[in-house]
Amino acid sequence: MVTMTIDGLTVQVPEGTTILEAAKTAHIRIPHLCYLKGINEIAACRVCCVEVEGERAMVTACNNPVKEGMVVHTNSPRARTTRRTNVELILSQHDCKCATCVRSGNCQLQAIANDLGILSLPYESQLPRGLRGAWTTTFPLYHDYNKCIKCMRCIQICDKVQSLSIWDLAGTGGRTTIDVSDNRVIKDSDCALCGQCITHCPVGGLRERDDTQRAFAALADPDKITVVQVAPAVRAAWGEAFGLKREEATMGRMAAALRRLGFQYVFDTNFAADLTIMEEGSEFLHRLQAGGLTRWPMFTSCCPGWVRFLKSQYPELTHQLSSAKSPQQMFGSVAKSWFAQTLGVAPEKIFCVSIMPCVAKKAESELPTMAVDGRPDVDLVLTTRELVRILRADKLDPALLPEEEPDSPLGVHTGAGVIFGATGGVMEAALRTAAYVLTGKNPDPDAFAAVRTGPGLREAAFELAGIPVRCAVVSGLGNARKLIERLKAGKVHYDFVEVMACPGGCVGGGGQPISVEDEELYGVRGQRLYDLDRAEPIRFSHENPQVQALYRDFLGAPLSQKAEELLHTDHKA
Ligand code: HC0
Ligand code: SF4
Repeated sequence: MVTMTIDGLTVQVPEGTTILEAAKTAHIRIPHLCYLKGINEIAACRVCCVEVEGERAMVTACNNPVKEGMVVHTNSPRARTTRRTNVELILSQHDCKCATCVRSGNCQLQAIANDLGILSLPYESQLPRGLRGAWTTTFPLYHDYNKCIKCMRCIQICDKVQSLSIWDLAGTGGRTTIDVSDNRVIKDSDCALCGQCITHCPVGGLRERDDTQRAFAALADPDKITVVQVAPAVRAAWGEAFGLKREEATMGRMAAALRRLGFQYVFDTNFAADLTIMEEGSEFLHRLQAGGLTRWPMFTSCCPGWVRFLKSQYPELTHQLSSAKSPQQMFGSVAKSWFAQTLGVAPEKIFCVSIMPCVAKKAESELPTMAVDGRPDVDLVLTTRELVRILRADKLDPALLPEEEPDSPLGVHTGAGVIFGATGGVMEAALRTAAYVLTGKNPDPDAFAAVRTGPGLREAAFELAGIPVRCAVVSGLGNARKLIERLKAGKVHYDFVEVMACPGGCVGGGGQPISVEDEELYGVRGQRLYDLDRAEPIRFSHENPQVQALYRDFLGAPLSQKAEELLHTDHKA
């Protein structure tokens, strides 16, 4: 242990602790912008400078370890002046138009500038000039050079956690900026669109393409029947942006809010998650019983970030993906066929909107393979953050809304559908139904809980009616790469692998609300989904009464010709 003093308080911390972390133990908060524990500890912003007695230069607190007897001042006149000057310098190279910034009210730079009472800038504003072309406005991810503060968090999260290295430093000196690596343009890069760079950006330097006005246009169109689906993980996080307590941020209030916005039918992606289990589970059992899975596993296909990653990094393995479309796409396909038929309207009349925790879902919905007869399954995808924005635009306060039921049939779901939003959930839901199909009776719904928790890469083996099933569950693309390299080297053997691009699964998705405190919230959000599952009266996808009705009245059986046409794809686009 090391004993030192911070602002007159004696602190004892383990050797190697940084000044910043040591200060936290004494409840002293040292402001910072670029620091992300374990990921970005490079003191790029220099906002965390403190004064250390005996040192001539100011010392950055985020990357300097404490020393025995060290005396630190975070609020000495010199520390205060240095902090203020460094924030002013950052602001001089930042487009400070907060009123038109997507992160206003949720921005770490704005918060620090406000806290420090910076009301005017002593330095001339110098925004970046002469950058390569304008950023494409059609790609689902948007980078704003004028907002970027060069903190390097995006570079590091993409390198260290997602193993993709999409971002890099470009330019030199005062013209240094962050850009797509290797002089590529973003649409030609290998960007998986996981959106982790967005959720780890402290300012408005990165955001999703804003599609909120397209949603309002559709809602105003009298020729369209608007249908909305809400992804599993959205319900675990949307309330954070409104400061709602967990028991207030219910799906009942979400349904009420969506109806106030004008959506005619409020449905649930969870219905389609149950449907996915029927299709993907049947495909898996078919492959397993046919003995086709000896070395290579079947990969889940519901995460478009993962599918994009596989296609760009390991194209030779694309055929290992399940042919099942994702729940988002299955939902749209069923909404424009069975549901349109039920209403007695042409499929073109239905305008299908998805609320997703995800940026990659925008791109997935635009793929030519995610369409039937040239008609896209899903017309518009909004992230959870965009949902929050349209609710705010209409001055809707969810806390004051009543609880309302979603509509039937596509709003009916089971607990197995809910857990799709957390890492391991797709696997667990599939195993529950596979066990039923193979043995003829339901297992304990928690029999496969082993796939829920643990590191980002975990494995479990089960026996279903005497058939051994080797499973792996991965979240985070860096972990996915490790798993694939082990598979390719023949070091591991699995039958079924679930991959989610975002750490923790969709609950940690790149379209979710952003914590200004840099908290990683996927753990608590995932727990919320497991709690919802436990509270559901039905916890098996095959018992969803409306999924049963869909097969009875329309599709016939899983993997029927009609199901293949509407719910499966070859992933060739
Ligand atoms: Fe997910 Fe999904 S669980 S990918 O993370 O499978 O986005 O929440 O909607 O489609 O259901 C995201 C979340 C979904 C899909 C589902 C799957
Ligand atoms: Fe999107 Fe979920 Fe995949 Fe992240 S894990 S890219 S949120 S589908």
